[in-house]
Amino acid sequence: MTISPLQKARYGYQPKLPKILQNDISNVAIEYGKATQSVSDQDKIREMFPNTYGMKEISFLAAPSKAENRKHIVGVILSGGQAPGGHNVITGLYDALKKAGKDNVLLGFKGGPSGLLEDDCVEFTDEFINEYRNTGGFDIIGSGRTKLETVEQFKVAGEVAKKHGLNAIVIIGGDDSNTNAAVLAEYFASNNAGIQVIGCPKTIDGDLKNDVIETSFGFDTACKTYSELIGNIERDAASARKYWHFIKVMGRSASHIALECALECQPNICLIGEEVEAKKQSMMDIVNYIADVVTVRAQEGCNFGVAIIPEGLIEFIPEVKILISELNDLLAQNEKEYSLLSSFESQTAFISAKLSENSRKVFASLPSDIQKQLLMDRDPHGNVQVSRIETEKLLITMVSEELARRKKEGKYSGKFNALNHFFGYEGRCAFPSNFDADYCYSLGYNAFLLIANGLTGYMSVVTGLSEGPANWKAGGIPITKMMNIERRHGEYKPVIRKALVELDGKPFKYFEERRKTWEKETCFTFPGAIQYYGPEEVCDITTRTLVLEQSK
Ligand code: FBP
Repeated sequence: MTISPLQKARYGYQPKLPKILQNDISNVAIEYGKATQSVSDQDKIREMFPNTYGMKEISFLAAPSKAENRKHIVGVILSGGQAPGGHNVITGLYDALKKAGKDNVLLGFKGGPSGLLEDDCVEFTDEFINEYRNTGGFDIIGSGRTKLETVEQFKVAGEVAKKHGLNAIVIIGGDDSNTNAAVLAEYFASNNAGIQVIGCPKTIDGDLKNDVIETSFGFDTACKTYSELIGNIERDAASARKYWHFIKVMGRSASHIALECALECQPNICLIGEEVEAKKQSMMDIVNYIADVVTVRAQEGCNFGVAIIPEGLIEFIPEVKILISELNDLLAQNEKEYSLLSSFESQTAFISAKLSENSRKVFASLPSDIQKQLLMDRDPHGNVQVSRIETEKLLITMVSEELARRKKEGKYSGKFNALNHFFGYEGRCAFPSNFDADYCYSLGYNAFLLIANGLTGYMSVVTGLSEGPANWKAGGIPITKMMNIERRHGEYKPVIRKALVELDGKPFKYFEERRKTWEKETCFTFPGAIQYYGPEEVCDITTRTLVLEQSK
């Protein structure tokens, strides 16, 4: 295998650990905090998780550990979409395991949760794992989106775990994958299986966070990668002065990525899905807003600009949100009948007949490409695959039509040449920034301490992230604390609640106060490429979102 010079150099990077985790493992003890409650639907969640509900938050402190010294055989799974730093969670977990006892074993289940069900695994060795240190991607064992939810699946998982003598499984994933982790932990606890389950907060989307989890890993690197590209496009736009660039960025639901890229790059427009929903903006309201900005800039002789569009926007537009929720239920409830329809015409006719009157009108008003994209298969968790909906193209078409109408009425005299981009997969497997490399290694290392202390149904947490790694704190929170009941695949299910952009939060407020200026003037900023070597203030900085959220 040919290895790039950067990859070779990154093998040698030693991720920074918080001071508390630098102690000998026998000198790290648990401090119990307060008992927890789920974020809502407490009675229902308590009933569904009788063994793992209401546990206490914990943090680690330097004191003699009460954990019994025993051999550990641990399984690890990468689950859901790729996020930079996943390999470092595994290397951190591996190093902590081996430090505690060289006979300890780490098994990686391949291809996501299905690897556990199919007993497809590999044992990590120094030689194998060293080739993945500080690298991007999930290719060390692969990932997948299989949902663990049936008793049959749990039984198989238990049998596979027993066969290998596993005493713990670490699931590295987003909200849906950690919901899997909580359900599996509860099943093992209720059966006294002696298998602990620990989660690690992953997702580039940044929507797995709360008062304890400050950010999910991968968000930092992905946003920096997109911001580099957006900054480059901004410079091109300002140089050529002839294109409007419509850039969709990932984030299946929340608009955290779009907001962070806006804070980094100061584009002319950045739409925030959560604001669209709060203001009950229709598709036409959004189109008019964009057309207004294009018109004002054209008056200044600026027939160019950059607009950032969050991938999940379409689901926040109230009328489309209702349509999607009706479609989700209809597709789940009529799966068999629907699967027999082969042509797009017969599928739309079948669905339209079952939609409410208003949703039928909204559906009919959309171009056929978008209709097709809305009818595509849901992911295993029942989510619409918004990464495949071309909102950026839809907006370009609708804004062009609106500007043509304005031109006829003498209200617009500029030139509108628009290009579309989608930045998603480009950022999910980048070499982790120093922040993500350190954070992920710490999360994995800390996950072992949770295991060694006999905990299950917990998520590994590392906090104080706007300070340098040495001052970070480590601990765990019960996953059930983050849960509520939501409708998925036409049924009510316990799931981790997504953290959306808070409109009264500091990052959005910062953006809101400046966007009028950014719309009219050209205030682009150019973050450049992620730097791995050099001064701390260039290489070790984290996101603007985290810094603003933690500012006093
Ligand atoms: P996770 O929530 O699993 O981390 O995945 C998030 C994400 O990257 C979204 O931003 C995107 O919509 C989706 O994955 C794409 O999924 P896929 O990889 O299945 O195309």
